[in-house]
Amino acid sequence: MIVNRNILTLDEFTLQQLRAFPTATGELSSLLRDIGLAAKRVNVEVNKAGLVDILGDAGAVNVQGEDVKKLDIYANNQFMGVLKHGISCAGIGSEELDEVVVFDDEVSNNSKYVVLFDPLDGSGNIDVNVSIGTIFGVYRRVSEVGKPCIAADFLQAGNRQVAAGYIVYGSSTMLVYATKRGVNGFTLDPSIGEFSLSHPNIKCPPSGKIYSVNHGNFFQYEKNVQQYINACQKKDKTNGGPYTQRYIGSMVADVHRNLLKGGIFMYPGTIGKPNGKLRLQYECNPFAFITEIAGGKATDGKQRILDIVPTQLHQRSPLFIGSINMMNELEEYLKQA
Ligand code: P6P
Repeated sequence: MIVNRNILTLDEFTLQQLRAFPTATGELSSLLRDIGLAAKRVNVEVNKAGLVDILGDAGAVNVQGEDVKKLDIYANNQFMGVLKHGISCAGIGSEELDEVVVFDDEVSNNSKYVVLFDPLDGSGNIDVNVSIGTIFGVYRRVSEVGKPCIAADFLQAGNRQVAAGYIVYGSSTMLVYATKRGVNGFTLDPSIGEFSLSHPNIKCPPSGKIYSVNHGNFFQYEKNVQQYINACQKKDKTNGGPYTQRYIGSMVADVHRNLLKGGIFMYPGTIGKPNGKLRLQYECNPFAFITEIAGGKATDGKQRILDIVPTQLHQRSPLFIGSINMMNELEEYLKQA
């Protein structure tokens, strides 16, 4: 029997990475496998959410007669659960929870990582079948291993991430994660229930023709941002265009598309919300880490996202992220006083 060894599952891939680093403890590989397991469970619920809604008129009960939990909370509990019961995570910070969760048990206290995540970003899009996603960032804790993790473990600059990734629940379900060694994408193969390596060594094209921004806020952006957006609309064959505007209001889907095809995603500050809408710790930082490792760039309009030292768990930041040549052109506009 010929065994198809071309398909590398997430588990096999992380173990191979481990072989490349004999001194590694395997905790990070184990943590990434835990995240893959939670992602598979969330994927099942996301894919039948529409069904539950159709049947939902019988009250908040799903087809198995279980109480329908809000999917955000369900996803949060899945990721928190696998990380708490794994061997690699001392605690988590989540978009869904006001405070960090310190796992405070012997195994967790001896774990060297903490994880920040948005369990289900863009969940408002579920009932209209638009892709949504999970976003996560992994940090080595700064507190003493052997004791419970502390708040400072979750307020590190994004440049201290050891890994970051996302799951996009779309036409197919993909898990993409980055370490300093590179960015790799795994597509869930329903026939075997495994994430299989489908996009090895992802690189963000240095240029692209896609710009992603909510035009509805245009007159609330600062003038220099408006001028760059106008310039995007004036691109033609003579200056790297024409550009196309793609924005589906689901960050994971928008940034994933631009990462693969080239492009720029912007969520600028506005007059009403100068820090924008997106959260630094578990939306901006993971994508900034991934994009930089893939050769792109990410700033808040003034500084590198990964250099921002957080002061609050849920603080927001403007975000400009994508192909390096497009980001450099944007920065020429932002420099104009
Ligand atoms: P707006 C979804 O709610 C989200 O947090 C991101 O996924 C998405 O990019 C952004 O908000 C869309 O926000 O204000 O353009 O609708």
